[in-house]
Amino acid sequence: MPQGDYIWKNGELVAWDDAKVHVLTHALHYGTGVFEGVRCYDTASHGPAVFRHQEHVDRLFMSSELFYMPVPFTKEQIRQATLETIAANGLRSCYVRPLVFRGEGPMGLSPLDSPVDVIVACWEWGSYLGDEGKSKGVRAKVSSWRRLSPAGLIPHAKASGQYLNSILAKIEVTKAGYEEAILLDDRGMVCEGSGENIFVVRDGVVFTPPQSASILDGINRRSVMQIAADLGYELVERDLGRAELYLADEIFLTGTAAELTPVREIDDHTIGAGGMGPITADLQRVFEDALHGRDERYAGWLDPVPVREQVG
Ligand code: PPE
Repeated sequence: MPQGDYIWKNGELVAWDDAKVHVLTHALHYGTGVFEGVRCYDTASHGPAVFRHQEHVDRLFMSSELFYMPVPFTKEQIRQATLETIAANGLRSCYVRPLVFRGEGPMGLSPLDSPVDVIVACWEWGSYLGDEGKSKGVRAKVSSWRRLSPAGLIPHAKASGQYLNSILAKIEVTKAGYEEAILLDDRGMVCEGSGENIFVVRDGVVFTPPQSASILDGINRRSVMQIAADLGYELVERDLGRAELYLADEIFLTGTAAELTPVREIDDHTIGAGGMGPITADLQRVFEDALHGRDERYAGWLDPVPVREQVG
């Protein structure tokens, strides 16, 4: 992956290569971390700007709280850390990864005496599911692994250890030759992709699984729901059966890394005409405009990065 110059660690910028941890870091053994995936775009209207920054900071703190991990910084300090890290690396468009984790302390399952460390890193990251995937759609497969259940873990939290679930699903389907995994929830209802929320379009109506289907409450999911409403589409949050995927006219995924990516095939069933459907295209166009600061209606979703203008 492309390397930057600096990473923010516990309150200061350190050289990329110096941002290291000890092998007895608690999170390395037990997955006791929470994180965010955030993107910054070089916008037409505001220069480099972080998309829905406050929502990401809020979710980071919510995830930390759910795992009894007090963040030793304020929300505003974490927001500033991200802006500072992007500016220090001279990036105008990048992916940002804030991580809050239990550091070097006593081993064992009681983490409360381990320190809480925080880093913010950023790097250039292109299309998560490929440029072609974003324009033509990806081939997906329903994984045999179910999405983690609220009976044993916390789907609402974006926690490091919980990603072993997504990783098993992703490995399974990529080994089988597909690009993305769709997970069902513990009841067998449609849940989400390995790192994206899912939307299904049928007869002109846009459907997406509800909060109670063990989804991560995606920030791009909310943004696309808002855009769909603004464009006048009927939007329904309800449980979806597996066959509703096969019967859909259009399917797409949303996430910070994946942005809005159509799905052209699931379990070897062609979805609609097998490319990007018209409603998906409409939503993707407006969503991309929002990300890149080309739509005034969504200017409030952008948090500009203070950058020094280049001289000469
Ligand atoms: N579900 C899961 C399981 C998930 O990981 C993500 C984001 C989403 C839904 C969409 O959430 P949001 O980004 O707020 O719209 N996945 C992040 C991690 C990707 C990775 O490979 O790491 C991301 O997109 O940044």
